[in-house]
Amino acid sequence: LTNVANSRTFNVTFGGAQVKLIASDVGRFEREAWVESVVIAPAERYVVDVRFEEPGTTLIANSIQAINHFRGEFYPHVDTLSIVTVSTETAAPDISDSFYSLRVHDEIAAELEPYRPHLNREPDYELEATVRVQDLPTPIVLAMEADTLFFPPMEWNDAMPVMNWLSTGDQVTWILKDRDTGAENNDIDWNFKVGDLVKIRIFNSPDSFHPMNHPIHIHGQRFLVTSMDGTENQNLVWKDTAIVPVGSSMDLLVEMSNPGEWMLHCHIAEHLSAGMMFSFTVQGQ
Ligand SMILES: [Cu+2]
Repeated sequence: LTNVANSRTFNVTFGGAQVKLIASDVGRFEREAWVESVVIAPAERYVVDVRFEEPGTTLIANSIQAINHFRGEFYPHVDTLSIVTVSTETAAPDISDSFYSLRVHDEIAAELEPYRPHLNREPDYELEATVRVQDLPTPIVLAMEADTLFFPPMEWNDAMPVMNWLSTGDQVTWILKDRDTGAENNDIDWNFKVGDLVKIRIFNSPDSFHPMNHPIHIHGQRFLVTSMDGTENQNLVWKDTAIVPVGSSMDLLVEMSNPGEWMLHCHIAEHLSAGMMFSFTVQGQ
């Protein structure tokens, strides 16, 4: 599964079929797991095995709890992504035995061993995600504030087209702010060496004018999501994109393995083009 949408996070469901989560952006999970659905933000990738047991038609769908921002009410919403037709013929060869066993990858656990001492240490850098608006007409400010009376940690139903229609990049700046230096977006100046392991904490401030979730994407390097809101991640996987819900704090351990000048940015296209990015350098050995 690859999410190539410009702003929408999906909750992908496979009808009644059984779904096994195998891998994400840059490799396999330590352990395979049964899942009900796959939450996938723009630029994220997941690999799943799905077994369709019953002949007939099954929907692959985006199954979400949408929200009415004005009333603060959630309501179920389903968009069909594709239709799977399963014939009455039995699949050959029969691989159900291997499907129904969840593999534990000792080789992945072994590969992660050198990184484990770094998983729980304090961050080297802290970023805050926020937004600033300027020169917006008052009725639009009021409408956007009302829209934010009730905001979910994840923006399941996509308010972006409305937001974009109401504003331009001149009026809205999406910001990644270095909490240590106060530098924002392109003024952030980070320099690393090949082999550096860098712990980055990203806090998505719920106190901004219009908080939204942000899928943070790093070019050229891989990272582990080591914890979310202080809860350790018990099933690690190498990634290059991870979503920070509103109000959440996410810790990444980034392995600087690839020399050059690289971007760190939000992968919501509108946020990226409204400022939410910077570049960092990795010096070769
Ligand atoms: Cu964003």
